[in-house]
Amino acid sequence: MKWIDLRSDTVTWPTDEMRRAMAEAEVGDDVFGDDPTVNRLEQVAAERLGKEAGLFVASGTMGNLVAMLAHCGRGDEVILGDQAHTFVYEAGGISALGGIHPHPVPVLPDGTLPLDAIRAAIRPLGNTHFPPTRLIALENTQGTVGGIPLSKAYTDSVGALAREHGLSLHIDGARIFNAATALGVDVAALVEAADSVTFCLSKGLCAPVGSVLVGSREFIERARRMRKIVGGGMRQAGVLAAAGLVALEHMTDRLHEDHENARLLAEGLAEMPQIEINLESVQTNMVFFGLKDDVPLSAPQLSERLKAHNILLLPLNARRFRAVTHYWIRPEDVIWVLASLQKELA
Ligand code: TLP
Repeated sequence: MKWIDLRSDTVTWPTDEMRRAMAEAEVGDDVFGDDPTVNRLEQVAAERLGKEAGLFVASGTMGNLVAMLAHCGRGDEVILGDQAHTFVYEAGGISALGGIHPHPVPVLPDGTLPLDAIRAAIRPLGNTHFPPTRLIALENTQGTVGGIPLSKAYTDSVGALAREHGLSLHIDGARIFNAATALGVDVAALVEAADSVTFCLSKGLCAPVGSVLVGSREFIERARRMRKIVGGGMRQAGVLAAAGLVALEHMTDRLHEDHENARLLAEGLAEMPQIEINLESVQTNMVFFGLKDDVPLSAPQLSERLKAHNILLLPLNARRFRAVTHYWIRPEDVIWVLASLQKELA
């Protein structure tokens, strides 16, 4: 049975080409540095993002964790968005495992952290009361705020602020290729100001597992040790990296299709009197929308009813949803979703 699964782009299955590449992958022991497919993926990823080196990790969460462990020591502080994935959805790993102190600043509706708020959050030097600020972290696209892409100009201005204060800049670029596609900029230029970037192979790019952390050679060597500490040293990981290479080579240029489908969905929703949606915020593959007050169904109830139409839709709370388009969602699926919603809300 085919499900139209809009819960996330993490649900994407590997393509046939990926499955073939996985079956045929040349492998070695990656902890010895011997896996040629992992080595190639790390090199291709680093080149693509304009950095010196890459590190294949099991997940986006692991990429952000080992990046922060490599940037910060115990008691050091990272400034990040109060709705950043690392702050909200990574189980407090940076604090639990690294003793890293998060200093959240508000995320604005356009996905940015106000520069003034970042500046105000940087601790003055030489005062023993404060945890030393080491790192600023951005998220692009900003997943919890519409999936909005952050521009190169904004990223550069945060990078300049970081350098002015001797800090590093990390980007959680789980969906950085969606951001680059939406903005029409080269991905390396977009992350030029960052010292490190994590991006996910297993979201819109369809690989079954994995993310890559990129940065300077020296930084990646420290991160490699941190990956070992958290148990992320994998052995014949080339079977996974092979799918990642297909993802990087063949799946980034088609992301505009997911954005077009998100737009199609959003515009259809905007025509329904029962739905509340801000069309301006729909810029990549995410559509956030809500039920108007007079709709008698709750979001979880509606989500339950949609299962009878073979649709999986994630309620965010009692009234709101997030729908995410991806490779396995076609325009005709979007039309089906809109028709099903119309029926259930009539
Ligand atoms: N996000 C998932 C959920 O955890 C919310 C999703 O469905 O969107 N950074 C960002 C911006 C993310 O959105 C995610 C996953 C991650 C990091 C973590 O990636 P994984 O799931 O590979 O650990």
